[in-house]
Parts: sequence; C-alpha cells; structure tokens
Amino acid sequence: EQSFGYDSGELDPSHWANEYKTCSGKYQSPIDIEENLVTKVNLPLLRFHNIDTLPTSTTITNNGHTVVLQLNYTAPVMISGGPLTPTYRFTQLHFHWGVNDSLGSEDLINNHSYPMELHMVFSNTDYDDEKIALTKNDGLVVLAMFFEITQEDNPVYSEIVNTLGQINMPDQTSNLSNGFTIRSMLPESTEHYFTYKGSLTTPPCLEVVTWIDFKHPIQLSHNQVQAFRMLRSKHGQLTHNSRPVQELSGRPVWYNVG
Ligand code: 1SD
Ligand code: ZN
Repeated sequence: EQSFGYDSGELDPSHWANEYKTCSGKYQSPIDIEENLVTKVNLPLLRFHNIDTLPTSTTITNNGHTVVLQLNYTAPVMISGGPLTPTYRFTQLHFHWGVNDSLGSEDLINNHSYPMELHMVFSNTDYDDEKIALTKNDGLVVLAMFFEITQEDNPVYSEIVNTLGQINMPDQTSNLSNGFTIRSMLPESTEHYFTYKGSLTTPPCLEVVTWIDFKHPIQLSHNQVQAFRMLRSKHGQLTHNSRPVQELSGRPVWYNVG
C-alpha cells in the first residue's frame, strides 16, 4: 500500500522523493504549459476505438487518493494515431481536484488552474500488461481533460456524483448501474491538444507517460465538483489531490493545431 498524501506534513508532495526517488526526476508531471512557448504541429488524426459502447459493468472506488472508475467491455477501448506509434488500451479513469473552484488541475495552461482534471489511463498494447508497461518509457498514455464550472449540472456525471456518498471512506467500492460511454466523456473537439513526455503525477512518479491534454474544457457545476471534496482519505478529508507543477527541464511541448 502506497503511503503518500497531499496535506502538508511528512506525506506531502515535497516529501514524496524520500520514499520514491523518481519523484525528484528531471522529466516529471504535472507542468505549466505556456502557450507562447509550445511548438505548433499538425499530427495525424488521433483515433479512438470502441468508444461508443456502454461498458458491461463499471466499478467506482475511493482508493484514498482519488476516485477510480474501472469500466469492463467486451471489446477493449483503445487509442492510436496522433503523436502515438503503437496502440494503447484503456485501463481506468480518475480525477484530480482542488480545495475550491479556483484551482485543482494538475497541468496548468499559462499558469491557469482549472477546478478539476480527468485522467484516462491507457497502456501500450506491445506489452503484456500495465505492470510491464510501467517499466517502459513508452508504456502509458494519459488523456487529460480540464473542467470549467457552469451553472447547470452535467448529466453525464450525475451517476458518478450521486454514487460518491457510497464510497466516502477509503477502499470503499460501488457499482454504477447505467455507466457511460467513453465518447460521452470526451470534450466536443479532440483535435486540439497539447502533448509532452512526463511522469505519473503520483508515487512512484515513473517517467513513462505520453501526456495528451485536450485544449477544450468540459463543463461541471460547482455542486458536482464539491461532491468530490467530501470524500475521505486515510488521514482526513480528501479536499484536494493535485501535485504542484514540476520543472520542464527543456522538454518540448507540442500543440496540435488539427
Ligand atoms: O494517479 C494515477 C495513479 O492512480 C495510477 O492510475 C497511475 C497509473 O498507474 O497514474 C497516475 S496519473 O499520473 O494518471 N495521475
Ligand atoms: Zn491522475
């Protein structure tokens, strides 16, 4: 069981490297993406596979650090194209948020923080499983989506938000009876995105991730984001779970103009 946290003290992000050396590596995530410093590119189309089918079952878990959703399919959800050479298989999605609506995303855009960020984690199909992929520098892709606050609830998130009360304590799990398609969670346009090479944003901070951050945010109401802040970690309320930004160390960041 991983021991790390976000509240100030011995387990906070500034101490992660004591137990997990890679967390002080050179190519860490998240980062601040400055739009005037990115390299504009026109990459091949990013391709999504099997994203229109509902999962056969969906489990939702409070793992003490975030809310993780595992979706089970008869045909696996995959992505390819864009900056990617191999095909990557979807494994899980989870969220990062802040103590209030003025911060919470992990990557920043022009030093701007969004109130929440969704991560869809994908694993390289060239490797037998995610455990092996985690040891390769092209092992994982994370699709990142930013949220902005609107007046209206986003109905796609209603079932998730309504289930959070059942997984208030760490290690609690529940099932969604309806679930959702991956397509319904993507932003309107997926052709505009930033991409760079970085790390897991949680220990062990392995530098194995190709990040793809969609430019266009998704909408969520204040009350919907607020529900996430009510969850509990092993050490108290999970009011926030975003790692501070890390040094770019000369890495290129690309922007796909589409
Ligand atoms: O925080 C997640 C972690 O829970 C796990 O999903 C890991 C992949 O094995 O990825 C990180 S993150 O970098 O997607 N935040
Ligand atoms: Zn994440």
